[in-house]
Amino acid sequence: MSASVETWAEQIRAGEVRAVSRAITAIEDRDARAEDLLRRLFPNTGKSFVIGVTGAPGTGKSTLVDRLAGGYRGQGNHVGIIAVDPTSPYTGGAILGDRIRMQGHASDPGIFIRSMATRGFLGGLARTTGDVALVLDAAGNEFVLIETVGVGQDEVDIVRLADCTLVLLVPGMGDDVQNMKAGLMEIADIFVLNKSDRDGANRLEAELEAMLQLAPERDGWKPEIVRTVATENKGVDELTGAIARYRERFGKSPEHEAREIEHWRTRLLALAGEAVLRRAVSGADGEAALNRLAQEVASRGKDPYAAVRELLARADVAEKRA
Ligand SMILES: Nc1nc2c(ncn2[C@@H]2O[C@H](COP(=O)(O)OP(=O)(O)OP(=O)(O)O)[C@@H](O)[C@H]2O)c(=O)[nH]1
Ligand SMILES: [Mg+2]
Repeated sequence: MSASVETWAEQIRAGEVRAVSRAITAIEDRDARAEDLLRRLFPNTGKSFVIGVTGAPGTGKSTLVDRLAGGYRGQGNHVGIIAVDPTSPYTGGAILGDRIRMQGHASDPGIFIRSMATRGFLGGLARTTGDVALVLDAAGNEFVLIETVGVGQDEVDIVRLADCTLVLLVPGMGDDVQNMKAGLMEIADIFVLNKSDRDGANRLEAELEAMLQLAPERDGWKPEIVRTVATENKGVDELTGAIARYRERFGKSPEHEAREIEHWRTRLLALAGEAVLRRAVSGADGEAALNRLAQEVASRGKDPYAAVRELLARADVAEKRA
């Protein structure tokens, strides 16, 4: 079996679309082979530049990602795109919508596009997305673009994976700078004023400028503001220019290294928590033990801390068996 996983890894390193696609499915399905695969691929990662694209629903993220991908592709790069759909109930439409809008690249093997549904992932979405990004990285994509709707903590966590984060704002739509989520403001490395063909672009830029004057600079970087009209491919060159400047400034800097380490701290904690949980409650007997303990705690037959100790003891036993 491990020989076949190595073959699979080889195919991914060679950028074979089917192998990449199967790997992503394995990650999403929590297939037991995914861990083995990721361990084999990890030494081949760390090469791609990951760009997070976030903003309120409908701000033009997919359209912009599509144009950015086209731009990078035009320079001869390979591009991987992960579109993390907003949580239900309207995911169906979003998946379809993304596929349709990005169809321009459907026949280009140099651009890999994957929509990921958020179904059923409780807090694990950032991990899954992170693992998918590793696969796209190992597959030789110079750029990985991650689209997410910037609404919740989950999305903010996803964006933290990125080397550079674009926050999209549009004139009107009620998301004035004052109303913008503080979290979104803090994660922006570059602000993109999309739909700047609409009224109010000047006002939005002025408001944003005013706010940035007050905000403390992060590591001496004041987020650039770039205006785009994604539908008309306007401002996209300026945007790739701003991204390149950001990369030039932070690519190999100590700040970037610190960010990477912080990122892996968070991720290792999450992975460790998940591994312990899996060991504690995996399998039918694990489920049964969890149910029994929950009943005992509910009926005050046991206190929750004693129950947790029992669960952790189960994890310990599973670890020794592994
Ligand atoms: N006028 C104008 N419309 C745009 C622009 N960019 C995108 N749109 C339109 O805005 C709508 C939403 O665009 P999407 O790219 O799907 O936006 P999104 O942020 O990916 O949307 P969700 O993924 O659903 O959150 C589409 O009808 C686009 O054609 C722009 O620069 N100007
Ligand atoms: Mg979209």
